[in-house]
Amino acid sequence: MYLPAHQNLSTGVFMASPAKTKTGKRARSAAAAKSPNGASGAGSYSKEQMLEMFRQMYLIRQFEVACGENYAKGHIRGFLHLYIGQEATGVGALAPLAEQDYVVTHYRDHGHAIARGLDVNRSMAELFGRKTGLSKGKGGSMHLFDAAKRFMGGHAIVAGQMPLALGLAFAQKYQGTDGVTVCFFGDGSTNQGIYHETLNLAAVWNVPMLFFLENNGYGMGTSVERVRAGSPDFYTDAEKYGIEAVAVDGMDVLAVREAMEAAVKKLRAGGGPLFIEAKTFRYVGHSYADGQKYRSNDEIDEWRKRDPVETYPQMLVKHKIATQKEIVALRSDVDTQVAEAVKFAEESPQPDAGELFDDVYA
Ligand SMILES: Cc1ncc(C[n+]2csc(CCOP(=O)(O)OP(=O)(O)O)c2C)c(N)n1
Ligand SMILES: [Mg+2]
Repeated sequence: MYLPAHQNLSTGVFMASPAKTKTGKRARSAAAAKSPNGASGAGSYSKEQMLEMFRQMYLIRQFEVACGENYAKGHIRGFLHLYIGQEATGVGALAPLAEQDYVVTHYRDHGHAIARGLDVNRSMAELFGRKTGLSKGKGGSMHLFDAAKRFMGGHAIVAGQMPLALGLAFAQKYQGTDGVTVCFFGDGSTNQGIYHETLNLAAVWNVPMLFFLENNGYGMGTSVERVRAGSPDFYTDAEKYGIEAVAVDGMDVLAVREAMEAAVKKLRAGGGPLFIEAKTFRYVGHSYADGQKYRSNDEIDEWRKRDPVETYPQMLVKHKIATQKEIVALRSDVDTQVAEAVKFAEESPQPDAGELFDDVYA
């Protein structure tokens, strides 16, 4: 069964052509991310696909909650940056990708890894620093990696992943494949010189690279408004380099997916690079240690009203795409999966001391 996806079902969409739309400060409020031009998409998804998007978003949420709990217990150490609130962005962005495509991301990477289909048990074990982890416990939270899935990290240096993604996209073009490279980065990356250098070279080389900006309004404790001159929109940056760009409501998985489907189609046909800015929000601190003194509870509550993990299943039930019973059963399966992942990590062995320098290059 195929269902009309976007026009009626979306919890809100915002796609704009950079030259025509001036969003100004509205873009940073939850309400502004939701609208202004109304729905645009024409995609249609099966019931299975619609439920799968919920399953992934809920899995990411519960995985992250479990990470927080295990960090508090001291089972996970080092830095921990949770993706709570941004689930619709990662799931919608990665849904249209195929096996041959590369994904490169920053340190807030658990959601991307799960949406790309990395093994959940081995991801959790990696966070626990165990031998069974994706990188034998040597990468940790910020460096999830799986070459077999073409998931090339997990990078801790802000914007450091961008030239790496450019190289992968260049290789795809050079080898004549129709693969694309998706590079996720945060709003904080945009004040790094390498961001501009990468945009420029990607345009000069016309590589199949998708710049995917997750604008959650903050780089650590600093709001976009405090460090951004001019418009709070970033997608207009890309236009300066002749790169086509759109903004999309990052709390709306269908809106993100549709923008991404269109972009991937263009990239495969040789029309790269492209740029998508998703307006999103993290409900938790920058890292686990962040008390969020720099913003008000009202602001968080406003975005909470649009929580995709709550609003999306409500929409599925309202439009009779799924029953409440199906949603409850799906949640229960995911809860079990996450509990099993934690158990797998807890019961996995620590790496041997003799392995300390294996696979480590300097
Ligand atoms: C080159 C560099 N400078 C500073 C830092 C410290 N740092 C880590 S995360 C971060 C904020 C980045 O914010 P953003 O790109 O918006 O991503 P978000 O955390 O919001 O997902 C900073 C400044 C770093 N890791 N690398
Ligand atoms: Mg940010």
